Amino acid sequence: MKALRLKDWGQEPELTDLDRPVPGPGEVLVRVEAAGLCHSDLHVLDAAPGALPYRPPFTLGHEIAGRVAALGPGADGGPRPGERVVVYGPWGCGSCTRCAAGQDNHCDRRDTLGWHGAGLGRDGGMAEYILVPAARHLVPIGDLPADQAAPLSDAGLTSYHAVAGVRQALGEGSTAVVLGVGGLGHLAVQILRATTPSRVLAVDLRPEALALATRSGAHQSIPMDADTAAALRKATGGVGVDAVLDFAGAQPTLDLATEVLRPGGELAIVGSGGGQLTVRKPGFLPPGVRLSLPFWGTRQELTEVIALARSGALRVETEQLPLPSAPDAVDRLRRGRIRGRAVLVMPT
Ligand code: FEH
Ligand code: ZN
Ligand code: ZN
Repeated sequence: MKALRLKDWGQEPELTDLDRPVPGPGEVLVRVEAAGLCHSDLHVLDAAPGALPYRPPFTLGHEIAGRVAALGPGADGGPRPGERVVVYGPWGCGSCTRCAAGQDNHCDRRDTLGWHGAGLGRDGGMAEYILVPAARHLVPIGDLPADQAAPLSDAGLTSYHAVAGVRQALGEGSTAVVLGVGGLGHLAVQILRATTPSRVLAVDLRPEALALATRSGAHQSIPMDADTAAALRKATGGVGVDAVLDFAGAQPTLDLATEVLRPGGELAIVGSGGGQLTVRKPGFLPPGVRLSLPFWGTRQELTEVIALARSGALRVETEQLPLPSAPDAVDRLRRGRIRGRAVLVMPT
């Protein structure tokens, strides 16, 4: 089978021929239909030796949808062969209290495993097949198209989990701001509109991203410039923003969040843009502000995201690309030239 592999640190990913895996006890073989490309894939590709606890070579791809091809011994009880599924990408130890509760994203042993999941130290789904360690990592998707389902397992799930973490601030009359309208941000706008009464404002540098925000249901799409803070404050009648979801996590966006948050507001820092925030009392953050650093999501939340999408409430803006064009897609993602989410489609 074809697989896009990281052979060693600092090398470009290589399309490689591998033997099709055979599922062992408890494992499930999935025929991949689509695999999303994420900024975290860039972090993996750009990592210096020793920066991540992973040991190359491994196949990339942690946003995967496909069809169950075969079950290993004892892997029954989950989706049957032929059933279409999405893969819950955070793979923990499987035995701690967090993993037992379907919260592999918070596995207590994550620092001892040498991986974080599919395509993150373990063989992932930018390949024709993926071996999933347990049926519990699979969520049925029915007839949801693969290019829609795959991004929901990471971009969708991460955005949904971030919204869940700030939900207490999003009652009637509240205002939520999405900073950065890319693969995750445009889904966060839709999730906010579908699951909260809040007024949703979106901010980005790029005109095409602001247009995507509007198409996704933002009440206002505001360019990131010297007037953004004033515009956001004006949109709230001067009281400030109840929740900021920062999908960039860069210094300008964190500074903007500090300027516009309402007392008692929520700040979710989702993006890994390297920005820093000084938390001090007294300090620049308004009183009562709560911070969260959401990471991926739970398996239960993934089932809720898939149900939202199947109800028609979520639509992923995707660019579908054949697997062999992955190096070009990686380059375009680096340059911010992907609209929505790039999804690699496997050869049939
Ligand atoms: C995965 C592994 C490590 C860091 C970040 C991520 C995210 O892409 C998961 O949503
Ligand atoms: Zn990711
Ligand atoms: Zn665990």
